[in-house]
Amino acid sequence: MAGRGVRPYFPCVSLLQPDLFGASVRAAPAPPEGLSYRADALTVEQERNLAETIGALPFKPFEFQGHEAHRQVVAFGWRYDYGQRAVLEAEPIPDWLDPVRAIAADLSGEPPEAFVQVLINRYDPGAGIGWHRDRPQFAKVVGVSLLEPCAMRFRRQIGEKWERTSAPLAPRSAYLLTGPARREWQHSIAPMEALRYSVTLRTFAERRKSRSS
Ligand SMILES: O=C(O)CCC(=O)C(=O)O
Repeated sequence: MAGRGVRPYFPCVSLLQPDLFGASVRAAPAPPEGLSYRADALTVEQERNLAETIGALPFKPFEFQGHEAHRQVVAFGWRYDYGQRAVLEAEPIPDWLDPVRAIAADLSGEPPEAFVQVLINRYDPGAGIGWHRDRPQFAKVVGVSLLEPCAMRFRRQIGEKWERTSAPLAPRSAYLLTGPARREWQHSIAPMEALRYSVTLRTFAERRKSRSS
């Protein structure tokens, strides 16, 4: 069971809504099922402290198939290595991330220790993240946003067409991806105009849990 104050993203919005004059107009498509969102998950002070600590981390450009992205990352607990196509051990998750793990636990209904992987993304101006689904070695995904707002874009292929939608991510908010939002939809973030950090936390998929115990 997810914690208090968690809500799915506008699950009941009809695609056809009457406008002021009674005519039907097409509303923005509803965000994907399985996406939950909490505004103000962090206090302003927590955000300030986290941003200060995160700002001093040894970020490295995200590498994919020999290519260095504009986005920079630091991983704790475990990390997925695209070169080796394997989940590898990383530095232990530091205590200062406890409040963020607590948010992930509250949002997802999992214990904080279940979030064994943390990836911190640093988006300088011009950096975004391309279309992807998170690796299948991981199950639930929680993301906490710092400093700048952005939109998380979603798409999934239906036959030959792409169904698309998006969800705003405010600073200090948290989102949870499970179900179709996690498995069926890809997500991406357009290049940022100002610095944004995200702290993303993941649980292991059942298969992986049994191999690592
Ligand atoms: O910055 C975000 O909130 C999205 C991060 C993301 O998609 C990822 O780390 O795979």
